Amino acid sequence: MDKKMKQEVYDQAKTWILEAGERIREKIDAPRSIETKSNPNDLVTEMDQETEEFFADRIKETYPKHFLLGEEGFGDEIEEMKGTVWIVDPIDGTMNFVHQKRNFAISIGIYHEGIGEIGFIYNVMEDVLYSAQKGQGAFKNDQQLPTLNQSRPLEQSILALNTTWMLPENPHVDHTGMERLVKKLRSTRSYGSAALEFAFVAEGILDGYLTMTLMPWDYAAGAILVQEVGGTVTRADKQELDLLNQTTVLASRVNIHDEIIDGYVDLKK
Ligand code: 2AM
Ligand code: CA
Ligand code: CA
Ligand code: CA
Repeated sequence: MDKKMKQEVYDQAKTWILEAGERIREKIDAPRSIETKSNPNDLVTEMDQETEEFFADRIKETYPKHFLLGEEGFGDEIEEMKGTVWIVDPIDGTMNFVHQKRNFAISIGIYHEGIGEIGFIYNVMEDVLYSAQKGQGAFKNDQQLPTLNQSRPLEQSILALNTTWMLPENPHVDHTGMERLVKKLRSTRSYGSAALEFAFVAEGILDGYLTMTLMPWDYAAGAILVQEVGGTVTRADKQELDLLNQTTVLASRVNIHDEIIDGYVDLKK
């Protein structure tokens, strides 16, 4: 993508994400029907669908050659990261949206030939927009985020971690390693929105985020943001993220990244 096109797409995506957020805020107290997907705690509302449709309509009309990969199925069937692909999570943190009416985000990552060029994470109720363009740093609203050049030992680090990974029966990671990790850390947090957890790592208010089951739309934007402030983002086995499948992820300050994986993460498969 040339520089001019990239800036145009960035400006367009920014306008749309702010508009989509405003629509959600306007209807935040409206009654809504809540359905479940893969399990009784996997929620979806008409607002998730309407918001993805909002992006699908606009992307298709304005950029007919671009592709859309979205959680709620209004996009394209993507089998490879060819061309320009918008990876959209219309509401990341649907459970928070339903139960708390806050702590959820719209996430958009725009990839060109497999390379993350543009990332947006919009904390809708706080009206805070995190953004990044490859090679140009990351921003919180209009303020550039400092690079994560401070190395902080694990003992003084706060890691975003879901308590699920502590359960012996979880199929993804050995729970005893997670127990040792939790004991070693200063503390853990769990916000319930993967996109916001990436944004907080980029902002430097979390030292890392470790999770076992993310989909591309959960991390497409977040990975760009964290990389733009000098953080490290890989799968929890140090391999590169592939953007097409469910995956484990560790996004963190550089100095604790390999230490967490080598010392505490024992994947079951
Ligand atoms: P979602 O709200 O867009 O579904 C919650 O811990 C985080 O995990 C959210 O970012 C949520 O995204 C994501 N997630 C991914 N797959 C999920 C699933 N099957 N059920 C619930 N949350 C899921
Ligand atoms: Ca969902
Ligand atoms: Ca999500
Ligand atoms: Ca979602």
